[in-house]
Amino acid sequence: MADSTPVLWQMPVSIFSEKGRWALDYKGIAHRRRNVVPGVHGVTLRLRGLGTTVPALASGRRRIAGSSAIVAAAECLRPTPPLYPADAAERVEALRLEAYFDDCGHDVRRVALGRMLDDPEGISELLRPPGPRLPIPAPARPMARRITRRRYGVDKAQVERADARVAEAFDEIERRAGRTGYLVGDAFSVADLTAAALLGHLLGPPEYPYPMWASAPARRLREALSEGPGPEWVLEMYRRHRTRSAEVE
Ligand SMILES: N[C@@H](CCC(=O)N[C@@H](CS)C(=O)NCC(=O)O)C(=O)O
Repeated sequence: MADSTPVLWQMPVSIFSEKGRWALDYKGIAHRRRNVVPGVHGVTLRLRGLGTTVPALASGRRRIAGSSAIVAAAECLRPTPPLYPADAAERVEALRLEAYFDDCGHDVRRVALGRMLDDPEGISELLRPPGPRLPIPAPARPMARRITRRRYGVDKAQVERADARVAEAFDEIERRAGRTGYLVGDAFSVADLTAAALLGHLLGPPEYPYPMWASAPARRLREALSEGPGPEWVLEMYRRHRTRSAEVE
């Protein structure tokens, strides 16, 4: 009989993969994980009808590309515990915040890449990420660096804008979570999961399921950002809600 276990295509250190993974883990949806190799990920995914970016989920005949679509599919497959609030107005607000933090995710990546691409130790770590990888010989590294900068829009002006947007995102969390500890209503929802999964990349929570960046620029960034109500809230969401992995071998 064909194996019906869903397969999550991902990269271990990828902010949007962490969002999709967290949703599956939170719902206790048993799944397998396949790591794509950065650089050839587009071909790997396209060949399987999974779009061009991670995360993507193959479940039976369904091909679900993108973290928001994975959260929606997980909610449909396993409604409990819910990630979408039952109250209609709260649900609209939670989905609006999901879109807002998704958008911030691109700035989160710029903030991290901006520091790492400017530092020799950071560059070597980026070219040797945890998980499978293409060996990039030293002479090809400047080119890999240029491609990464272009792909993710990492230049001085964009990194400065990204720093400001990430600071705003932490302020938004502080303003919203003050009352109940959650961004919408009084329970964990897709808004909290998205904000914590994406911003957590800058903070390296101990519950993150894979080894995180450990080079000096990544550590410095973490130290610079780890204090304040916004970052503390992100770490608290990981402590309270980053449930055990539902991955099966
Ligand atoms: N909106 C997409 C964004 C996905 C995304 O940007 N994924 C990155 C990794 S965090 C990726 O696959 N990058 C490779 C590429 O852009 O070619 C989602 O929510 O899944």
